[in-house]
Amino acid sequence: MSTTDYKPIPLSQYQEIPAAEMQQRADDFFGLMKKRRSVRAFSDRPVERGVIERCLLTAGRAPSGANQQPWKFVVVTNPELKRTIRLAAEEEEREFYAGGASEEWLDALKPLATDAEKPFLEQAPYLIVIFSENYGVDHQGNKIKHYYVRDSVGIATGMLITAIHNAGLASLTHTPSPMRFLNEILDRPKNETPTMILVVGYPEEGVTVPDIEKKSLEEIAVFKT
Ligand code: IYR
Repeated sequence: MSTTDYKPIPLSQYQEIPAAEMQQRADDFFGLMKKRRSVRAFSDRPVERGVIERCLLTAGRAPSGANQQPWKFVVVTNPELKRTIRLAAEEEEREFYAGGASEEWLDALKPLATDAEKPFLEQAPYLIVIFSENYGVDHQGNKIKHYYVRDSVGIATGMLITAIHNAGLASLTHTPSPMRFLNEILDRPKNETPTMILVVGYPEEGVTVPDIEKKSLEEIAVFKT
């Protein structure tokens, strides 16, 4: 990307929503997003690659520090690669659950009843491994500083999760800890750090989810009027 100034162009894509429709649209979108749940068991039913591609392009519309777009989505469908990832993740997770994690952390996870077994890493048709580009590299191999990397990748990840839900698919944000093994398995350069595996597909038939609650508006927002 060049360092010359961007040319200002008209905001031709902005479409004002009439005030009367605005509330309805906000309500409808909340109604859609209220239905999103992480699931931990997936069907092996295939999903059209075009749907995933479109959701990735949606994630790529996220704002980012200095528009550096410091994300890379590695889309894994290959069964052997999925198996390799599962085995490596389970090895890390066994250590995590056997005491690698603090008592406090394990206590916080207890209500979710998670364990080191991660069959979903093989069951689901798609693993989208999300990497942060902690710095860029120019044509001469010089490092380019990136800004607000975590924030930017977090926003893009949220948009991806939203797009996937909107398309009618389930997802799980999975964070094996530590997860550097993903660089090696997926042959990614060292300026890229894995942040998450987003597991994507149809939920397994009859899957259950924990009966959790989300905070109320009063708990999450403060209005200063
Ligand atoms: N990575 C582990 C532990 C885990 C951590 C958090 I924070 C969660 O919200 C859920 C699980 C695992 O995937 O089991």
